[in-house]
Amino acid sequence: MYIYSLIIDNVSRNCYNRVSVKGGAVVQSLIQITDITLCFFIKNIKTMEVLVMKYSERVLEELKKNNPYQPEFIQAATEVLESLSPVVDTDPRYEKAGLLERLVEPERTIMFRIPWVDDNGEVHVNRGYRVQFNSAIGPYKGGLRLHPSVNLSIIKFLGFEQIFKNSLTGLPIGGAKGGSDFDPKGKSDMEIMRFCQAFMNELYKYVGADEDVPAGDIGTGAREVGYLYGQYKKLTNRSEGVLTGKGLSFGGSLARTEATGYGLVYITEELLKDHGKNIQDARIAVSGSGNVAIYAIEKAEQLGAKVISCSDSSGYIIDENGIDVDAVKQIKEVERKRIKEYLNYHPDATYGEGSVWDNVICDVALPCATQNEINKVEAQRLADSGCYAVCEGANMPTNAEATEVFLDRDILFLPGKASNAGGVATSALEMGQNSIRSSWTFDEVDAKLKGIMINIYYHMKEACEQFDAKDNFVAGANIAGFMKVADAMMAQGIV
Ligand code: NDP
Ligand code: 2IT
Repeated sequence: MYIYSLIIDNVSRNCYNRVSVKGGAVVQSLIQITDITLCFFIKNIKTMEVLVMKYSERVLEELKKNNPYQPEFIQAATEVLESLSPVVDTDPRYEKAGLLERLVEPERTIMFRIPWVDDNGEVHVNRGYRVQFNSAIGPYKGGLRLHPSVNLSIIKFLGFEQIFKNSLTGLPIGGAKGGSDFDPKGKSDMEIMRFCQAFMNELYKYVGADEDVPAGDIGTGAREVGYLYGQYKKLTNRSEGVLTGKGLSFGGSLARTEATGYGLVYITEELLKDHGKNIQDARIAVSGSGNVAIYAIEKAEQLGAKVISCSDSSGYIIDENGIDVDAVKQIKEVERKRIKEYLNYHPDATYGEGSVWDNVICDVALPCATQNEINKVEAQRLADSGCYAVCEGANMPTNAEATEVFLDRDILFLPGKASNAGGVATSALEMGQNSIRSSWTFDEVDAKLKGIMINIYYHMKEACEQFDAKDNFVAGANIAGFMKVADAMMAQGIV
């Protein structure tokens, strides 16, 4: 097969060479003529291949060609476009409107320099990003990630996922993401402040309460949002809901801090209930020990489940007595130290280096750290050792092969764009409270959050059933998220 394709490649190259030489040699050998005949034949086959490809496949092929160095973005787009095939390849209106071509191209990509000065007076320059992907159903909305791994591919994958996630919430918010390759680890509070101010010195031109509303993500929590907000107000003289996840004293919403983790557990509880299982009986493994992980652990334990793990990028803790969430909060939110410190609180727990997914045994897995943290081998190990549900707290923590394992092995699997949507949904509730210049109680926001998560679950389930993909919530989430955005884009014309 390989040799055959080499021959084809050579023949094609010969052909293109010859075509490009105008008025070349008149005499041609029989071999050359055969060559040319074969070449035209191959070219026709290629044309035919393109013609028989479905609309969604053609858009994906083109996307891969145009974005060769963006693996995470291509990974996210591949999953979505494959899921959408039964919708977009059977209705020619979408192709006529160039809907998918428009959907996969950000409306606007902003990249900029962030110069800042450290405590020793040394100058540093980081790169800032804001990808405003889609505003069909509302102002751009999505977090800001501060992590050294940040690049355009990562921000585009996150922004693309955000379009469908935000649509699933049922609230009027478009999709965006931003961030920087700045590493907050080990920085002093003043360095964090100067960096955030420098970031906003450029970002403020592109954001606003009705335009684009950033929030937190990896490396960006309440402290960073506070500094970003302070600088926005300084530069614009406007007190408005330009960011969510704000402090409670300046427009933040109660329950936003808890929302992503709590929402993840609410939808997991519903999934289990709908499949004859009970969260109280579950032994749950969590990865990460940041915002999402902490509040997922807290809510799961409040509901009576046993959570036995958490982790950071250095290693993981397994505590058979149940993770002590107050200790994790103290280590991560107050002291900003490594998770290994947990052993000082609970010497009976175990600490291991590497990934928790290579070692933990659980009924339910809640990956809450980062993208592609579960690979195929780890997925097989989880399935072999009795795990029956995986609900993503992070964005795309399960890689494509691992997702396939879960779906093939009938593991209940909720994709992040559905199961972690509680964070952005509560951000939208914060925007609402800012608009009416009022605030709701913790219980009011929490009840709305729970209602939104349960709605997402049944909305996804309905899409699964409609498209003959029972319990394939990857397809269900992508299709359900897409429909609203597609309707809005069709109604608004070619823009
Ligand atoms: P935090 O910064 O609060 O915590 C991130 C956690 O993940 C930390 O424990 C961190 O460990 C770990 N982690 C980060 N990067 C890596 C890596 N490359 N390898 C291994 N571990 C890593 O972030 P959040 O909890 O807010 O976000 C976690 C995930 O949830 C992300 O995928 C984010 O996009 C997603 N998410 C967040 C929402 C929110 O509201 N915050 C909403 C929806 C999704 P360490 O400290 O060692 O880096
Ligand atoms: O990935 C996400 O949904 C978030 N980081 C939250 C975004 C938001 O605007 O609250």
